[in-house]
Amino acid sequence: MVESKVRNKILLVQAPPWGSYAPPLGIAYLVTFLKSHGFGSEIYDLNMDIFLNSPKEIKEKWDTQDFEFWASGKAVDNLYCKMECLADKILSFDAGIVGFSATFASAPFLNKLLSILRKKADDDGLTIVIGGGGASYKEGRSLFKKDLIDYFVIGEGEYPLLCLLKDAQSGNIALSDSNCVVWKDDPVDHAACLKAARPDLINIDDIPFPTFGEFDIEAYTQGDLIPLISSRGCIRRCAFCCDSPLKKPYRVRNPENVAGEMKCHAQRYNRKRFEFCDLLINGNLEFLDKLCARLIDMDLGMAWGGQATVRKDMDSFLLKKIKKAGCGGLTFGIESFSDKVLKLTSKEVTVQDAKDTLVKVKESGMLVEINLIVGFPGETEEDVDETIDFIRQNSALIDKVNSLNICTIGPGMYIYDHLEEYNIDKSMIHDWYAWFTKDMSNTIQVRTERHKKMLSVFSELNLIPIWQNVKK
Ligand code: B12
Ligand code: SF4
Repeated sequence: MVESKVRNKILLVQAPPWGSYAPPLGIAYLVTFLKSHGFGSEIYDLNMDIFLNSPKEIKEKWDTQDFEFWASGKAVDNLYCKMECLADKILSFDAGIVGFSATFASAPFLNKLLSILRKKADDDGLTIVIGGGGASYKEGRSLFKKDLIDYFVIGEGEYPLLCLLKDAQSGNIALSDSNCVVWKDDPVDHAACLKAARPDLINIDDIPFPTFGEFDIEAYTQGDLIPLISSRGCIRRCAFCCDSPLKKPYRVRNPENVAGEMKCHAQRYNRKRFEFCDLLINGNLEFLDKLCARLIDMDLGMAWGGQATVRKDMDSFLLKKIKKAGCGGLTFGIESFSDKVLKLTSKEVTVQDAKDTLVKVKESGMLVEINLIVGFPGETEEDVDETIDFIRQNSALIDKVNSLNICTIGPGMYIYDHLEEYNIDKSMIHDWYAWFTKDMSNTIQVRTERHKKMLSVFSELNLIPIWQNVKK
């Protein structure tokens, strides 16, 4: 049973499926932030607990390609016998609030776990909160059993959770703080939604970087890696993207603060390999220039990489500095090598811009990785051939294809809110993967064929994509 004395203590839980190679940044940020405000907070990386205790054939389900195992509910059948123990473990922390970090793929697993947790906790006032990607949009929230959940936190979780904990401390979860917006998707819902009222006013340098002190950092599979993030949001608004609209406006940290974080982790954990989890690391070139200058000065032999966008103003001088500062490679969301498709996606760049960038990155000595999307509405067979021709002619510029994804359409994306512009009717979207255009020129079959065609070219060139969202 949960005692009232710990009502303002929160347990932050990472729900599966999530990466097993490094600690999850979302709850790592939240725990450090809440502790800095004097609130008792603990971490339970449930995702890792299950991963580490699973046999080899189940461990394979943590491959990012296998998220359907979780999203379809198959994981529940496989892990059902463990659910009771997992619920007991969660309750053993004696926290009055339990916050789960979840994606849409976690919903079936969490629905089962929460029903057991609620039953075991009885009517003791346990507050259950869901945050992370799964809570972002109404359609995603509807996958969760809302009668088992008290709050969904939308977007960045630091300040909404702080409001919740302050109210819990005063013994009254009424969300009186005007820094938070509260609503219900449907008036009959038990679960309320919470969001920071003015994320634009939050100075991200006021949010302390994670210490990872609450994690068993040695348990993760890439023992030499630390994840970090230097910005929130993105400077672009690509029509297929649901990430950029959620974390508005784009904000970047002080470069000194980021370099300090890297130094701190290098000293504490003796790790010098970093993965930037930013949506893009080159949203503010002045920041990037200063960060690199600082890393070069510190001369600690850091190695790092991240995702970037094509920018005409990212010159060879800066790229050489980025390389000198330890960046081994950059992953560019190119999406297509057809100017027509780039325009349709609102990428704000041309094929020539992309090529110029790839040439400069290669010349600087860094590895080039690219992400591509096939089947964007409006794309034709000729556009696919243009992309293929470009890749054949310029394969020397590409070291790796990080992802070759089939275009999906879902909440939060510009396309989803402007379907008519793309010749699609709402009734033609069965799910994020299965949609078609009014003239049937773009259907799931068409996209799958185009994907196959591109994949065979990549196989020939020995550039097999690491990640493809093809439904098995
Ligand atoms: C890096 C990343 C990963 C890495 C994680 C590395 C690591 N060690 O953490 C890896 C590659 C493992 C990963 C995997 C997956 N990912 Co991912 N990932 C991301 C990415 C690019 C950044 C996440 C991040 O670290 N951000 C930095 C931290 C600080 O921010 P945050 O995680 O968003 O956390 C903040 C808020 O969300 C919130 N919050 C988070 N948790 C909680 C919990 C509570 C209680 C509260 C109140 C708030 C809260 O507060 C946090 C601090 O502000 C996001 C894209 C994005 N826009 O965020 C996608 C994203 C989160 N991933 C997503 C998905 C679906 C997955 C996968 C399930 C499948 C897939 N498509 O790859 C897999 C998991 C399967 C598997 N076995 O790994 C989706 C979620 C979509 C959704 N609607 O649910 C996103 C949004 C990308 C997308 N648009 O498709 N991912
Ligand atoms: S550059 Fe990437 S993160 Fe930014 S809007 Fe485009 S797809 Fe989204």
